[in-house]
Amino acid sequence: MNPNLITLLPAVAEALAAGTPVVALESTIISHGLPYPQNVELATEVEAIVRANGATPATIAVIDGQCLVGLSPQQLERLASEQGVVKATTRDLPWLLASKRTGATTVASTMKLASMVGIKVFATGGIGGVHRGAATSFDISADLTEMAVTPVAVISAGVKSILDIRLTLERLETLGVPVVVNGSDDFPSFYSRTSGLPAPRRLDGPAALAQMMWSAWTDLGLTCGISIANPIPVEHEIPAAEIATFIDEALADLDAKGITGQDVTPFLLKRVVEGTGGRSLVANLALVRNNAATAAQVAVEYAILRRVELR
Ligand code: PSU
Ligand code: MN
Repeated sequence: MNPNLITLLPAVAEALAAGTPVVALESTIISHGLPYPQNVELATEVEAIVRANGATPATIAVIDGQCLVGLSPQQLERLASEQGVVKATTRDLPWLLASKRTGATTVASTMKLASMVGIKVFATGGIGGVHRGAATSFDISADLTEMAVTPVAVISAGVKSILDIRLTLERLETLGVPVVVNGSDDFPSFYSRTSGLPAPRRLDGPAALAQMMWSAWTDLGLTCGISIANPIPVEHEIPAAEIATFIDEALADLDAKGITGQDVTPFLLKRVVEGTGGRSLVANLALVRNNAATAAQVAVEYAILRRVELR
C-alpha cells in the first residue's frame, strides 16, 4: 500500500504517533444522511463531544481525490453543502482517487481508511444492513462485508427499521462479526431502544467493551470488525410502533418511484424525516451525540490497555 495515500490532519497525526485515543467519524451521514445546515452543525458538535470525552476526532472523506483522515472546518462545510458529493463505499474509493473527485465515506469505506492508519474505534448513527425484500433485490449493504474483514469497532444505535433487522443480525452472524449491545438485553433499532429482538451479546460500559476489542484482536488475533450497538438515550426515544407508520410510507414511496441501489438508504432517511415532521431528526442528532461520547470513552479505555501492554 502507498504510505503517502492518506493525509492526516496534524492533530490526528500527533495523537496516532503518541498512542492517545482517536475516534473515526464518517461523512456520508453529513452529505447524504442529514439535511443542511443540521449536518454541518452536528458534525462540528460531534467532534467537540469526542474531544470533551478525551479523544481526538478524525472525520474521514475523500476530497478532490485525496483521502483525508481528519477534516478542517472548511472541508466539513464543503461536504455538508456542496452538490455532487459522491456517496462512496469501499469499492468506490479507487474510482474517486483516479478521477480526483470528492466523496463522502460510508461506514464501510470509513472503516477501511481508519484501519489503514491504525484507528480502532469509529462512531456513527446507524449501520447499513439487509434491506427488506433483499431476497429478490439482493440489496445488502457493503457495511456488513467490510465488518467481516476490517478490525475496527463500530459504535452505532443499532439498525434502523427501514432494514430487515432480523436478517441483518443473521448476516452478521454468518460473517463472523461479534455484535454486542452496550448496557441492554435488547437489540436497539436506532430511534428505539428495542427491536423485538434480543441482544446477541451484552456488555456494560466502555471498559468492558474495550476489553472485548482486546480479546478479539490481540488475544485471539481475529481480523474482523466489531459491531457495538448503543441504545438511544431513553428521553430521546421514539417508540418502534410510532416510527413504523412513517417507515412503511417511505418504503411504499420507494417502490412507487422505483428507486434502487445506493440511492435507497438516503431516500428512505429523507422521507422518514419529512414524514415525522422533523421529530426523527431530533432523535437522530441525539443518538449520534450519544454514540460519539461512548466511542470516545471506549477509545480512552482501549488506549489504557495498549499502554499497559507496552510496559
Ligand atoms: N443509516 C443511517 N444514516 C446514514 C446511513 C445509514 O441511519 O447516514 C449511511 C451510512 O453512511 C451507511 C450507509 O454506511 O448509509 C449505508 O448505505 P447502503 O445501505 O447504501 O450501504
Ligand atoms: Mn444497498
